[in-house]
Amino acid sequence: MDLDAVTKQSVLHAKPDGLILQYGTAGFRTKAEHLDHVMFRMGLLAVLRSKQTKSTIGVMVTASHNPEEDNGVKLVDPLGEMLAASWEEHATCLANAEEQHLPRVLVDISEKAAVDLHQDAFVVIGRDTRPSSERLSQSVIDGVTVLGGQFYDYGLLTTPQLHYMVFCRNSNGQYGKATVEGYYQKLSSAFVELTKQAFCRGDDHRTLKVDCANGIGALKLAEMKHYFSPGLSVQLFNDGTKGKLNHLCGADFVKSHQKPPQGIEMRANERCCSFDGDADRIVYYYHDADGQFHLIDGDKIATLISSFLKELLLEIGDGLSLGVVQTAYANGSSTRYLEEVMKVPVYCTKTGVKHLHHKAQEFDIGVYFEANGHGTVLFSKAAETKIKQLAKESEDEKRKAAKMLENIIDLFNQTIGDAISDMLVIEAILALKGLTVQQWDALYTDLPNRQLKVKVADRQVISTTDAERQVVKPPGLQEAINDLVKKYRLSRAFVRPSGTEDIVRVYAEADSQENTDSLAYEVSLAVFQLAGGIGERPQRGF
Ligand code: NG1
Ligand code: ZN
Repeated sequence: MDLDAVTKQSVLHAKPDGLILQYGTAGFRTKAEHLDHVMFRMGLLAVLRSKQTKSTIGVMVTASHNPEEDNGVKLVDPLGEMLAASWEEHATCLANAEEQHLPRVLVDISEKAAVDLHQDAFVVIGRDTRPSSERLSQSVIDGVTVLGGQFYDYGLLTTPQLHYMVFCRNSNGQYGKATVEGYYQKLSSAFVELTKQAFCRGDDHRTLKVDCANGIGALKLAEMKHYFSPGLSVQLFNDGTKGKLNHLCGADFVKSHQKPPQGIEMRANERCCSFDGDADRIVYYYHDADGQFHLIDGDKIATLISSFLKELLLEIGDGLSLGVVQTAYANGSSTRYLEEVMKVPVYCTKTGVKHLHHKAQEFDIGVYFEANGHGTVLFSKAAETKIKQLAKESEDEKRKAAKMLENIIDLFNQTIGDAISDMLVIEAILALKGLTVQQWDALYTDLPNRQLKVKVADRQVISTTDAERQVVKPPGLQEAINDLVKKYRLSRAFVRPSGTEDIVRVYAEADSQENTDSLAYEVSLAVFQLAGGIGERPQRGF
């Protein structure tokens, strides 16, 4: 390591005094103007991680569904997964080191993690469409270069595409070709193959309206559209030509406000979906004939997908295990439906896809989705081998089911939730099953729910257990929540500090929207009073 060169370069990417940032559930995320030093340092860290793992590492510059003025960065590990937990700590140390301590912290990390400094390093970089992203990704490149790492800059990519590239490169192309064309071809050929039978029936499931949140998803879908089979035509809205990124549109807006995005023309019973700003989340929705809005969130997506997978698994009859992983934000009705009607085992983990991802890896086939629409399906190596074998060998019906599963494996991004790949799987299932969006929606009825935010002086005063469903600290808060929950029917509520914003999140559900809103308000007030609320007191009424 040429530490003198690092020191010299680092001055050009100086850390603002007193700024402390944490590598949270989605890497670093804050106002773009505070991130230049973090980007440079993540370039440095990516080189060390690459040397240590002797693999290609990814760096993605994005703040996902956050406002356009924000930005963020996360590292992608060799198999396309999120950065390992011990390296999140290194990332936080490095990002917060004062200028004069930077060389020492780099040496510390190299020693602690037993990095072989003679090893070559290779880093791939991607970015979203934010105005600040190009400059910030240049700072990442500066960091990579000063430590002697090689790099390839993919430029504009969705987050899942960068994860895909990393995995392709580290699997010697076995997972796919590490180019955008490779990604398009892999997904679209699986989609065309899977839907062959459905689309030759000529049904009416063909048009899908997509709100692209004025983000990267629009550019990539526009490139990819002509690869789809003639059976599916997608119409893009909020494609970034006019509106602002994530502003009054996108998956996060639709999910949290429970209303349609601006900038999309919806006709009654038409199937629509929204991506978020970096295209790793998707939610569906429609207006019924009475003009009522219906949201189909990550929970209902997981339900549709797992019921289809379960049918195929019964067909091949090979005892492969199927499990669904959710977080505490999953609607109570979805959990009940999965467990009691579908008889599928359901597990709850902490918020943040890395937790869901790890749990899902315990099954032959692990379906994981956050309620906000971030998720995918993972197939174990053993399951994949078995399915491929059956697709070649066994008798007719079995073989048909195995072939479908084979295409589904290719269609799902195995590294992380991917709005494009999830969309194609959903469209394929709806077409194959001949389901309308209303029939899908009618699988179960969501309990009314509400999410609120409370500002507190220090959100770390709250700590939780039981996959964030119970508060352990501050004392008295869980008891207060329990008492409030008891007042309502079918009710549930929990609070947790956000990993991406400086707030505490409150979630409530109950038998009616009115009761849900009361419960959410009362729990917010308890947080405000018992956990050091600041600013305006929570107000009743939304
Ligand atoms: P936080 O801010 O920790 O709640 C949010 C989402 C997560 C995840 C991350 C990363 C909710 C309630 N939380 O985390 O699910 O998507 O952002 O983007 O939706
Ligand atoms: Zn995202």
